[in-house]
Amino acid sequence: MTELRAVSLIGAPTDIGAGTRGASMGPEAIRIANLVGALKGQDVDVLDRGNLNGPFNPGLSPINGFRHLQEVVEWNRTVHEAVYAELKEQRLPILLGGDHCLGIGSISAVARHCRDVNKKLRIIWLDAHADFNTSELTPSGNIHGMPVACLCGFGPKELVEIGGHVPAISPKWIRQIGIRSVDAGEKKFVHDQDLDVFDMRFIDEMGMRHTMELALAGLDQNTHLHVSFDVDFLDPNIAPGVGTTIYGGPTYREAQLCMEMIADTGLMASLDVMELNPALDVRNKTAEIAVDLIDSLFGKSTLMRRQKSYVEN
Ligand SMILES: [Mn+2]
Repeated sequence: MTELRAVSLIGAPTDIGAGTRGASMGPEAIRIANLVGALKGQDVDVLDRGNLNGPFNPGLSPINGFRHLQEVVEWNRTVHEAVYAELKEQRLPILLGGDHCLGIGSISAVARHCRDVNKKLRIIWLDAHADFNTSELTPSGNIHGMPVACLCGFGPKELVEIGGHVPAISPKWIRQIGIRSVDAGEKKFVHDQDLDVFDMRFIDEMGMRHTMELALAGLDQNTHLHVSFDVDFLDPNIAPGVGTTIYGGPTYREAQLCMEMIADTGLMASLDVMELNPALDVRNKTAEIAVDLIDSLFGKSTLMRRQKSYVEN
């Protein structure tokens, strides 16, 4: 691929859907870790669109099983429009979160774009959690635990309908990687909806390489590949700067291989980088690791290599 890739950064500085505050500072920490410089080093045409605006976090308790529902809806509508506008201009949006509730706005925009241009959609969801809760199942009411369910049509009307098509996506389009913390009721729901989950037990037994071969199987040149990267995917030893750390995540090398294998497909067309929490980080090291991994998602590798293709032509 020789064409210059066009990328737009969109900051969404909010922690409106999270239980722990601080992800609202995520976009600035990623900028300080020099994401723009890293991408420019790979001949990417990168524009930083700055930050979106939305309601501040009032710090209220959940009402009817949802915390800050109205604010979450507003933020997601704004994110949806911003991501959709970049895709329409044939630019690859990188959403800098912000907490993972914003995946609703972002991925519903990607799905809308795929309907417009008649592309298939595959979503790689890198996360410690399945994010497949509903207000009946969630113990906390925090909407950052619900985006996958909302996108699949299970959630409050205002969120499920963002993007104008219900459901926004099919569970069949998702591959979840790195999962190691699922609430009791959520477990059954994940199973009922037949989500394709590669949990840590699977990665332990089969290795990251085989996991990614399966997760990326069946792509073709007409597939739009979206990556939703929750930084809590990573083991907290390397990435302490998140609000919901869970031990036993991918190591640095495993995470690199995961990103490099996604890059090898040449199909990634949108990316969310979510849940980075600088208030819990140590000297911005989690932001630096995130930038390093994003660099790999865009094809940085140790040596020149012939592209191994997982894509059917
Ligand atoms: Mn998440």
